[in-house]
Amino acid sequence: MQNSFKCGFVAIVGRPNCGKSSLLNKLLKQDIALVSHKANATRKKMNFIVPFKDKNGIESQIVFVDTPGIHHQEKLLNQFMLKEALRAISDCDLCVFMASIFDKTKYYEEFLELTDKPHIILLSKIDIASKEQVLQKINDYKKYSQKFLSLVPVSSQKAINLSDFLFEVAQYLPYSPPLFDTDILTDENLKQIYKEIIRESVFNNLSDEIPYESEVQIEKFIEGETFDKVFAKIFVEKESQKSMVIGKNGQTIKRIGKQAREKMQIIGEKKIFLSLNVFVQKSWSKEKENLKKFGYDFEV
Ligand SMILES: Nc1nc2c(ncn2[C@@H]2O[C@H](COP(=O)(O)OP(=O)(O)OP(=O)(O)O)[C@@H](O)[C@H]2O)c(=O)[nH]1
Ligand SMILES: [Mg+2]
Repeated sequence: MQNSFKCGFVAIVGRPNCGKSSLLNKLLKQDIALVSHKANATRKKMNFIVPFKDKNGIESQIVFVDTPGIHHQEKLLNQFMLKEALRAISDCDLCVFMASIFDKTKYYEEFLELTDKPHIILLSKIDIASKEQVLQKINDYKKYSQKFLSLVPVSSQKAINLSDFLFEVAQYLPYSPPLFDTDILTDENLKQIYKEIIRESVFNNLSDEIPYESEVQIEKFIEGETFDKVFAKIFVEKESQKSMVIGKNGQTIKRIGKQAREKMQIIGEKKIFLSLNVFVQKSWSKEKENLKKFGYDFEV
């Protein structure tokens, strides 16, 4: 019945590395969102669509919005990322504040200073905490109980409490027909997803500052029924970084390409031809005009 259907936008926000993108991949049952053990992996918000049916048979379409980790930094790209997260909070019906089970509650206080949106607290990574630590942390949040709708401790890695979490979210969604086709996982196009997969491979295969000072652009994308051709550029800020991305005898770039291609084939369910080239673009992340060329537009 259409009038018993619920649908709404739910922004997942929290500090870098608390596990936002991992949670969404788990809920989608597909590794679409970029995940890294390095912080500040997600740069732009992205919608992920999760269907849910509660015990009473009420169906929902939950449109989760993955966001960059909330943190304050001087760097222009980081300022864009913060703005992107704030934009997601202001546009959503409900917010989920996610914090690792080990995070101090002061980060929640900082979140409360940013917004008064109705929200659920999600305590992540409970698989690596003891029962006592989990209970203690829940207790620490009790003093804010007037501020949040509910609190759910979860583990994405071990799939603990995830349906309880979806049940809580669905409860607070408005009655509305679905806003998206019921068989899609994201409204993001394949080109953008491929870009994120290449960025993830850069995060996985390079250390230090390179992942943060690099960017990927898909130059040409020829989509076919069973075979996609992707021509991408990796931009870095310095010549020395370019040599590191390429590696001795091209070993590193080959590894980045192989890992990315394998994942693109799984996600796209097609054969992939991937061409990667490395370019130096000084200060690409330090000037507003340059950032805009890479899709990080402050004005939008
Ligand atoms: N043990 C454990 N690790 C987790 C869990 N969820 C995420 N992680 C790890 O935490 C790290 C960060 O995960 P992400 O999902 O990229 O975190 P994020 O909040 O999206 O990070 P940003 O995009 O940088 O803000 C990765 O190394 C994940 O494997 C979990 O449930 N348990
Ligand atoms: Mg992320």
